[in-house]
Amino acid sequence: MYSAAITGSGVFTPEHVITNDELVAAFNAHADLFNAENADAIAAGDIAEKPHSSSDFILAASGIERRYVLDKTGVLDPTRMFPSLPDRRDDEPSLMAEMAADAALQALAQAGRAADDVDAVICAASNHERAYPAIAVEIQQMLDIQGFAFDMNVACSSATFGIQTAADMIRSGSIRSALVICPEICSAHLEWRDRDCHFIFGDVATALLIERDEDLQTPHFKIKSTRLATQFSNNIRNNNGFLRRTRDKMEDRRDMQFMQNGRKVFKEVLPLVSKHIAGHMDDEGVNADDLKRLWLHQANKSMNDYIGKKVLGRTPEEGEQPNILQDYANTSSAGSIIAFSKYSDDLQPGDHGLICSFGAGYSVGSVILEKAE
Ligand code: CO8
Repeated sequence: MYSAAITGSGVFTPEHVITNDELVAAFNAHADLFNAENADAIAAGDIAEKPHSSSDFILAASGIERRYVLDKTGVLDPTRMFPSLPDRRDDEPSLMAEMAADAALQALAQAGRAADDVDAVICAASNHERAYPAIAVEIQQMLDIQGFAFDMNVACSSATFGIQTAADMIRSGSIRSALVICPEICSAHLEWRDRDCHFIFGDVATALLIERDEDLQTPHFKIKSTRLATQFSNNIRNNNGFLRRTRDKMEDRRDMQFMQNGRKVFKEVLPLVSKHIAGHMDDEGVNADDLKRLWLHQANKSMNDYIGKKVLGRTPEEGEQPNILQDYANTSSAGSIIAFSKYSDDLQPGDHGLICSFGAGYSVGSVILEKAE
């Protein structure tokens, strides 16, 4: 058995930013249009009036201040309310592959590696832009990587499930290295016309290079241990899929976009995640005092405050549990990896940190890391 280590990371950030105020102005204009168009039905009590959203609510409920998206003009058009992403020909790079390749090249550069040094590509994401061929195989071809590639989807936990999958292949000796890439196109699957969730998501791509630890002579993060768990729940769900055309009444159906029961998710996922991390640390003999950093899934600030306090047994100090959700919003599987990529350089050899993701499924994944030279 070999060991695996993270040697490089990269983040692709789209150019367009939407602040809460911009988002709320567009939503409220859309709500006014909707209410005017449906005035008679609303007056008759057949449909409910669409209430206004508020920046204050968004910040207080989630901690989110802004989000990056691939296209803001479509999202902010009150008569449209979803991104405009022009169709691409089959011989052009797909959107996800393009974002992924950018992040992957950053990860390779940070590790001082080239395409030749990579044996496998895993594209681990919540939303895949097409059924097949796998986006991962397209990324592999774009970067001129040999070996094999495949897609996987465990919603918000895709990154940690991808890390364990890559680490297991490295541990067993079937590969020496893999890129685990999370291109998240959440803006395309978010229902921007629903005030309960319109503020939640943003777009981004992250990449990690994972290599055989025994091959390394440069600073890296040794993957000490990984642990995954799932428990079925309908509280975060999207019914879009390959049976779509077989369903009736397909025109603009709400359940073909992201849906969630946010309160239930909040209440059910917190104990699940806290217990999962505590069990993982216990079994590996890692104490709270050993952890220098928590890189948590970036869905909600209160959730992270709660988990950080549970894991460390005290309120985390400034910098111990960095959040990026105020700038990026929830970027599904990419969130904890953005936090890792931006807030890991200062760790010293021997320092431990923990990546944890959680979300739809339900799914939860934790990765214990140790900085090494
Ligand atoms: N403006 C003003 N008021 C609002 C708004 C708004 N935008 N939205 C809701 N309200 C109102 C509600 O109507 C409610 O009013 P009332 O009390 O009169 O009924 C009141 O504010 C409180 O609403 P909530 O109880 O819903 O508010 P919460 O405090 O619970 O906050 C959150 C809502 C932020 C959604 C919170 O519940 C939360 O963060 N939950 C956890 C979410 C989470 O972690 N989800 C994980 C999903 S991510 C994942 O797994 C990946 C999925 C795949 C990606 C898909 C990409 C699109």
